[in-house]
This record gives sequence, C-alpha cells and structure tokens, in this order.
Amino acid sequence: MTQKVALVTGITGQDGAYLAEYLLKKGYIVHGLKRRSSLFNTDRIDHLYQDPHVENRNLILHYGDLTDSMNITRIIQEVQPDEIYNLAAMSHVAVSFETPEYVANADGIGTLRILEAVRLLGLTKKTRIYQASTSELYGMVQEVPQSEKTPFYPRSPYAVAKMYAYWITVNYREAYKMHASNGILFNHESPIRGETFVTRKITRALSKIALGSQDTVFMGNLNSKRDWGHAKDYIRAMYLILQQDKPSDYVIATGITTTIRDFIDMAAKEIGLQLEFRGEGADEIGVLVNVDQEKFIEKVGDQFLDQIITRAAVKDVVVGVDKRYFRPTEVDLLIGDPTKSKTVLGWEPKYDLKGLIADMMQSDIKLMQRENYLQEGGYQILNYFE
Ligand code: NAP
Ligand code: G4F
Repeated sequence: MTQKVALVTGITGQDGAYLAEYLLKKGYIVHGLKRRSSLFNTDRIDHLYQDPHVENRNLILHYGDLTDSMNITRIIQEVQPDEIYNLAAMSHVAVSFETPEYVANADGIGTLRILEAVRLLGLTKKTRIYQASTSELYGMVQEVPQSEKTPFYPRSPYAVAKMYAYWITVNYREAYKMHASNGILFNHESPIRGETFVTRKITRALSKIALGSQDTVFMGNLNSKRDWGHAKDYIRAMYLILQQDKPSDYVIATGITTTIRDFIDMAAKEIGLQLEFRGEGADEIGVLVNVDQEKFIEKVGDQFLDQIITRAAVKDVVVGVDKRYFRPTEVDLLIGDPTKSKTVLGWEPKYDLKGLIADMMQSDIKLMQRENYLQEGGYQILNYFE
C-alpha cells in the first residue's frame, strides 16, 4: 500500500507537533514547514527528528513561510501532498493588536496562498486541505453555545484575519470543488502549550510558586470564560475531518466553559494549594489560605513544604492583576456546541478539564524542579513575566 503524504504548516507549534507524531504513527510520510530562525526552534518535534542522511525518512522539514507565495507553491509542488494541514499562524490574540498587518498577511492571505497553489498546480482532486479556524471568530458572541451556524463577530486583528481564511476556504471549496474544510477549534492546551497563553502561564507560575522560585503571578482579565480541551484530542479531530468523503466545517469543543479565575483555582488545588480571591477588576488579588499537606507532598515533594505553609499562615498574595494584560477588545465568553463533530466524525475527547490541568501541572512541576536543580548547580535561570 502506498504511504499517504501530509504537509503540516506550523509543525513546530503545539498542534503541529502532536499532529506530526499522530500521523507518523498512522504510517504517513510527514512534511513540515518550519521558519528559519536564529536559534533552533524545533524543541517540540526533536523527538521525531530524522537525520537528513537517512534514506526513506518519514519526517522531512522544509524551510518556509506563509508570507512567501513562491516558497509555498514550490514546496507543495515538490511534496504533492494528499493532505495539507494549515496550522501555521501568528496565533497570539493579544500580540495581534501589536502586529495587525503581519497577522493579516500570514494568517489571512497565507491560507489563500496554499489554496491557490493547490489550484494552480492542478492538485484540486488529489489534495485535501484542513484550515485551522478558531472560536475567536465568534468574538462578541451572537449565540450561546456557539455552533457551525452561529454568526461571527471577530474582536481582534487575529480573529479578523482568521475570518478571511475561513471564508476563502469555503469559497475555494464551492468554486473549485476542492476538499477544503475548516475546523473551528475552541481553546486547546497541553504541557507543550506556548508559555504566554493563559493556561500555561498559570501552570508554570503556580509550579514556580510551589517550588519557591516565584512570589506572585500577574494576570489580566480573570472574568473571561473559555471552553478548554486537550490538544491531543483536538488534533485527532483534524485528522478525522480530512478522512470524510465530503468537506465541511466543524466545531471542536467540550461544551463546558470556565473562568480564568476558576482555572487558577483548579490548578492550585491540583497541588494542594487553596486560594481565595478578594476584590474586583484591577484590584483583585488571590491569596493563599491553606495547604493540603498530603497532596502537596504527593505532587510537589516536601522540600518547600514549610515555606508554603508559612506563606499560607500569613495569607500571602500569590495572584495579582496587571492592566497591561487587558486587551483593547475582549472575548468574554466562549462555549462550543460539538454536536456535529460528535455525530458526523464520531469524535469524543478523552480528557476533561481536570485531566488537562493534572497533565499540565505534573509536567510544569517537573520542568521547574529541573530549573531549580540547574540553579543549585550555579546556572542562571530567568523568570519571564509575559
Ligand atoms: P502555535 O503553538 O502558536 O504554533 C503556530 C505555528 O505556526 C508555529 O509552528 C509557528 O512557527 C508557525 N508560524 C507562525 N507564523 C508563521 C509564518 N508566517 N509562516 C510559517 N509558519 C508560521 O499555535 P497552535 O496552538 O499550535 O495552533 C495551531 C493553529 O491553530 C494556529 O493557526 C492557531 O491560530 C489555530 N488555533 C489554535 C487554537 C488553540 O487553542 N491552540 C484554537 C483555535 C485555532 P514558529 O515555531 O517558528 O513560531
Ligand atoms: O490563553 P489566551 O491568550 O487565549 P485566547 O485569546 O483565547 O486565544 C487562544 O485560543 C483561540 C481559540 O479560541 C485561538 F484561536 C488562539 O490562537 C489562541 O490559541 O487568553 C484566554 C483568556 C483571554 O480572555 C485573556 O484576556 O485569558 C485572558 N487572560 C487573563 N490574563 C490572559 C491573561 N491571557 C493571557 N495570554 N495572559 C494573561 O496574563
């Protein structure tokens, strides 16, 4: 049987890394687009890396950028993919307010470049395309919960660029009968989530606080609500979407929404820390009020137990709010209706929010323990406050 060939843009990102691993396990030859950077930027896929001198490699990386039409067209021509997963994007909503033109180019027109390359190369019958669309499209939500039929109201340069990408995908499907589909994915996280997204910022910071290497974490809007799932579940949905006979658009979500504040609370509980939130808006604080010692020892160890008990005894502040993390326009509430993906794709998530948080906390505790060992060994460790 001939091996299927997939091209994954954004392979160095969270989803790209999980998807590449998943497709390799399924026997695919996976080609990935990576950007040239001044440092190695392949941490998330290093375990999959194959020496270019090895014959019959299954993972092949190409230098490229979604802002470069010629580069994209050449790679698609060389690779002749059966499936393209377009995951590449400047994906940080807050940063998109600072780089709006770049985001329009990469996240919006980048998708057009892929679709048009497939069309011009005469691959419309062969190549199926997955477009990484987003629940950010719903922005100021017009309906609760949000389904494939809910109108869009984007609230950031990122979401507006992704709106163009969504509709150009639909247009190419209708105009040229291409197998091009949108996955409208709600927030999905994991231990390899980018460090500046809210969940990872929280799990990293709480791990450092537990291990005595950070005092306080400063957050933005604690009231917004997100429908969080695990990236490992969501990349399975991407694959399923491209295995359908007919292209279509699908919401991928859990159907449960949680505030940022409650995520912090749950992540703290996961390691035995009990918080209490006081005040409102920019004056809100989260104080440490109690420690479940047995749990703390089980999850973190006993080296820093006395220190954390002392902090709880004086009800020390561990969470603060800093307005610099507020966004010019916010998306207050996201909650998806995954009925279509469950019934048509047969997709079911394996992780719930508690399981996701446990996975992230366990991984970040380990990571921060390693940082502590390095520091004890005389290496300098920096704290990032982004
Ligand atoms: P991520 O971790 O930020 O990864 C983004 C990837 O895109 C990285 O590999 C990045 O490369 C690459 N990239 C950025 N700009 C590029 C450009 N101009 N040309 C080529 N590659 C470029 O994002 P993710 O969480 O895996 O998300 C994957 C996709 O799903 C994104 O399109 C995102 O917008 C979308 N999405 C994500 C979520 C979510 O909750 N995670 C939800 C809905 C939709 P570098 O490593 O070089 O930066
Ligand atoms: O984790 P976030 O930065 O993710 P956001 O904005 O929801 O976007 C993510 O999910 C989208 C799918 O809905 C993707 F399309 C997109 O690519 C990205 O993966 O922020 C979540 C919420 C926001 O309401 C934000 O204002 O958390 C709030 N928040 C509060 N304090 C914070 C912080 N967000 C960040 N990044 N940092 C904070 O300190």
